[in-house]
Amino acid sequence: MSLRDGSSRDGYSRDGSIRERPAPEAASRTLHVAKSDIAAIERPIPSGTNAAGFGSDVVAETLRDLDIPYIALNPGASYRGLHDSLVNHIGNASPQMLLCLHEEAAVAIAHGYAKVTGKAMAAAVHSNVGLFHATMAIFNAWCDRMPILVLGATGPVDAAKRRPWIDWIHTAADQGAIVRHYTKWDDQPASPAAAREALLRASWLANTAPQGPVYINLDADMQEAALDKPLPAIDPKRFMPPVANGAPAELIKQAAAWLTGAKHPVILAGRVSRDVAAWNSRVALAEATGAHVCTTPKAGAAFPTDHPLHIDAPQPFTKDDLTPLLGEADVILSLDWVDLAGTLKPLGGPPAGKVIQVSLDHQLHNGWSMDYQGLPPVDLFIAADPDTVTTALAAAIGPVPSKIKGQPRPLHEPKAGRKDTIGIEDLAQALRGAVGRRDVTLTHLPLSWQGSFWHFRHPLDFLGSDGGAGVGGGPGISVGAALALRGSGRLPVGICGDGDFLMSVTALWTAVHYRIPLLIIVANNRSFYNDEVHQERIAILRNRPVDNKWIGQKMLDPEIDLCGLARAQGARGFGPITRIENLAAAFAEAVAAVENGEVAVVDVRIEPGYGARNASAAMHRKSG
Ligand SMILES: Cc1ncc(C[n+]2csc(CCOP(=O)(O)OP(=O)(O)O)c2C)c(N)n1
Ligand SMILES: [Mg+2]
Repeated sequence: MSLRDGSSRDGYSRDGSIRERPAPEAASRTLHVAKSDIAAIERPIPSGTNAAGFGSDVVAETLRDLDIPYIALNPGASYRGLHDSLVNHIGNASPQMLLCLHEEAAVAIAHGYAKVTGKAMAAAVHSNVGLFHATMAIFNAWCDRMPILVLGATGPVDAAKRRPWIDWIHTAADQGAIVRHYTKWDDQPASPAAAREALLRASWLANTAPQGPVYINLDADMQEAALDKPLPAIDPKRFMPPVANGAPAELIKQAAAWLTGAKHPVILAGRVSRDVAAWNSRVALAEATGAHVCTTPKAGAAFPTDHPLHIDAPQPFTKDDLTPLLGEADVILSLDWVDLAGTLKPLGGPPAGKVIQVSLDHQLHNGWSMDYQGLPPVDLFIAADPDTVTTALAAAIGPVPSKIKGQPRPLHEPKAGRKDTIGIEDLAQALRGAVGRRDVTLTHLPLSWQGSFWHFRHPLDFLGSDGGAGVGGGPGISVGAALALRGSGRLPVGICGDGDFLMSVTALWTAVHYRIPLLIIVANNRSFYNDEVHQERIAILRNRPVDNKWIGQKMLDPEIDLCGLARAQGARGFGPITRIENLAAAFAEAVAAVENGEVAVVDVRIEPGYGARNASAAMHRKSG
């Protein structure tokens, strides 16, 4: 049985593009939670006086004027002024606080929200210590090119105003230095007027392509000091000029000529938006040129994976089908492909065909983080937004007879026959059955996942990876994505490794507390298994016992009660599921719970599988 059996082309029309379609019956009852529900939670009593009187009131008002819907936070005295302003000055609405149990979760939630909406929400963290906790999540968002407005605070910069001990500990001369190398911009404004300007600039920069997190550090004294006089009113929109990221006409003409003249074009569809019109343009461009298209699980869904022109399934490392095609390609079009040089590397030298790179990413490259990857050979560089360029190219090439070739790739099916243990492929198959024809957003996938388990037919079917390969991002990113998907009719499903889940399981409490429906499935192999594979590899290379690979990796004795961790936070826990025949019922119940507005966690005891093994093997291909 395959996903949405019998409807393999259902998500898009004969020509591959998405058309309006009647909502599947199931979807109409899915997750119709009124957006206003969250707003009813944690209502403050009216504060009476409400004129802006303090520096932090200006900060809160600016966030409101910027239409920031939520501010995920963990509290701290360094921003007690702002905290008060958010609650008692603007009434805990726009932005509304989302209390998180860890700063990493606060930022990851904002990350997941941006993955769905393409827009920054805010996260607030306490002085240097909260920022330290937040760093990995900020790094993930940076590598994923996702916008977040991170607000922090410092003890009074004016030492004479510091409380003994604690304010000194929580003051650093240059707090922004903690995150400067993996944020787009940071600032420490010295007055309310400067804070307002900093927030406007931060929001504009974060949301402008190439997007990324920004950090504003608010001086405690600036927040708490009474305002001398009100600031002059401004229209924030005038400080947010849209930045046109289109391509010059002659470059589009050149690229269109190369593509139409190509016999074996290949499109590498990388970091693109969740926009349906842009998705349809990519399909139109591929069909008009007959280009094979490759997508990656590092970025969100970019092309229908069951389209005949889609090469292989999205895979993290191996591209067995892709390399020969890149070798024979006469034109390679990269739409901000993550790691173009690394993808071309298996060719053993620069490709014979012409390379067109469409990307704005070079604007973010710095000397600290090497997430910019290797330097690819490029014959035509188009410094523009990939969506805009795709639409322009499709228009320039115009409607031509479709050059679809090949057959859609079927989904991977587990081998038939009785098995005593559950593999990740069994988990995937049972989940496909349980969700049926619902619109699902896969908010996160584990390392062992194979692209061939699931088809993506809409830009929101899959949101891409955590960006920075920082384990522990999955739960928070899933909560943030689910927050953004509330009321959309989509079922958010995050599938996490047990290591990933355990590192930030307390992100789930925020989802439960704010009534954010979400299904989390734990692909639980009781191990940081990816690293068992690494130890196995090293042992083989050094001729040492492979049987020791589990030491320092397996989470046994005691086994961890994952459902207990879920239930302790008010989520529903299903499992542990140890037998294939029990998967379907557990998933069905969990989906029903989520449709009822709950957070559900299913603990599936999988046998360590081939996903991580393949990935690791691919990483070490060259090392023997
Ligand atoms: C913050 C962080 N710590 C450690 C690692 C190294 N690491 C990469 S994958 C992995 C295992 C993750 O375990 P799990 O989520 O259970 O997935 P599995 O490999 O078992 O499928 C680890 C520890 C990392 N990438 N990030
Ligand atoms: Mg694991």
